[in-house]
Amino acid sequence: MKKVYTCFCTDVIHEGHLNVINQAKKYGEVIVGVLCDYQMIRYNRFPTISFDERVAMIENIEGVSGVVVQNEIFYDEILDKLRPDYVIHGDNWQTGPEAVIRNNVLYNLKKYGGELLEVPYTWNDSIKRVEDMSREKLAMPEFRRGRLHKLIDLCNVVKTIEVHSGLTGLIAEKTVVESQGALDQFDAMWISSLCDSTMKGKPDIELVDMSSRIRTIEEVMDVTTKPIILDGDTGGLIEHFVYNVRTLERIGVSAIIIEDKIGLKKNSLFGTEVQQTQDSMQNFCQKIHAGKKVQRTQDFMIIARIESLILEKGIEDALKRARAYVQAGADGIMIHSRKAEPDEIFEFCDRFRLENSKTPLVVVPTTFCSTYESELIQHGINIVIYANQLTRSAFPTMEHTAKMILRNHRTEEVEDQLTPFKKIITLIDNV
Ligand code: SPV
Ligand code: MG
Repeated sequence: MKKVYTCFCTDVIHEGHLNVINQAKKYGEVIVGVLCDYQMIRYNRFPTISFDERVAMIENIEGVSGVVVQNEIFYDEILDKLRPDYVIHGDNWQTGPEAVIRNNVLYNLKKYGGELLEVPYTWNDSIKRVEDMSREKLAMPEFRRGRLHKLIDLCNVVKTIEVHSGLTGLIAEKTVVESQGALDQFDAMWISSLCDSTMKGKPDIELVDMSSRIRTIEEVMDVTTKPIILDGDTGGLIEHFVYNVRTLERIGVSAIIIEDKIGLKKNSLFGTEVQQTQDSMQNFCQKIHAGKKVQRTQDFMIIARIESLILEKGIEDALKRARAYVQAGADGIMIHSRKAEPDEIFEFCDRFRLENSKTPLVVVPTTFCSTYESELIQHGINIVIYANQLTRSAFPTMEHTAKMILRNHRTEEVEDQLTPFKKIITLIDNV
């Protein structure tokens, strides 16, 4: 009997999948690959059920003869092992980022004379409803909140991008690219104090209050499912911080990062050019401890951000504080620097990792922008935050457009640089 192989990267089965199985049955015995958790994430399909549950779900489909794990998004390994006569897939992968996977399958089938079968992609209201329900589950506070912990466990590095609105949230949520022969996407979103303030035309000095910050978070949450890390500035007074922890945890934020500064906070990228005061280790530890004491779930994370390198107090001071903050209950350490090279960040991380292999490390490589994610991983860093790039990329374009209209007294001269609204709204979901 001939062998037909297909791979499912889903945690719900709908009539589209059943159609693939029914078509496959006509050609031989059907083997289904279940994509592993890590690859589901890279594919922008964060699993809502465990790998074992996905295997059981697929084993129960009538007509499936065997289930195997597929560990890679590309088919080299699995096809080499199984050598099926056919691979079957919906024809929706002929365009878009998934086309690289299709090419990879064709390349591997050719090696031994296998054949690709493509069935017309099934899409209707009932399938949309099933897919929407799965997505809505991901957006629920209890699910979204715990997702950051899972990502830290499953990913080499959690890629986090700054968002400040529903639209930028949708960009973080939906952008998937083919890169170096693989698919990639962002794992989490950063609500930056700098960008949230700047978008409101205000300075980054804790002037935009928590109610307003929460409104930004809600806007983003309304249209996305990915976990949110909030830039919580200094965390404010301990007496206020504890209330904010409760609110943020309840609405589904995964983590707040608070920095060890007091007084009128200024943005760290100004470094010692402006007056900035570091908090005492004792007071900051009390703040962390107070926050940890009031949270209700195991999911919510309070990450301590150390400003010693920004304020030129040295690595010893940063390490001493890191130890104390972890002791006080911090779920992670963010180490910040405004140097153009990552050397001091790497030295800190290497030394921290010698004494602590577990506590997640977070970095914001705004100034050391030539550093690759692979280098961060080598130094034990778990979360990378691209903290302001969407705001910085939008600004020059908007300013240029404004100037062009003023200069030309009409818009024709910039039209070819403007995205048609029809394209922008493809990001927006219809409920
Ligand atoms: C922010 O994005 O607001 C930050 C990171 O706090 S930084 O601007 O680099 O200080
Ligand atoms: Mg900030």
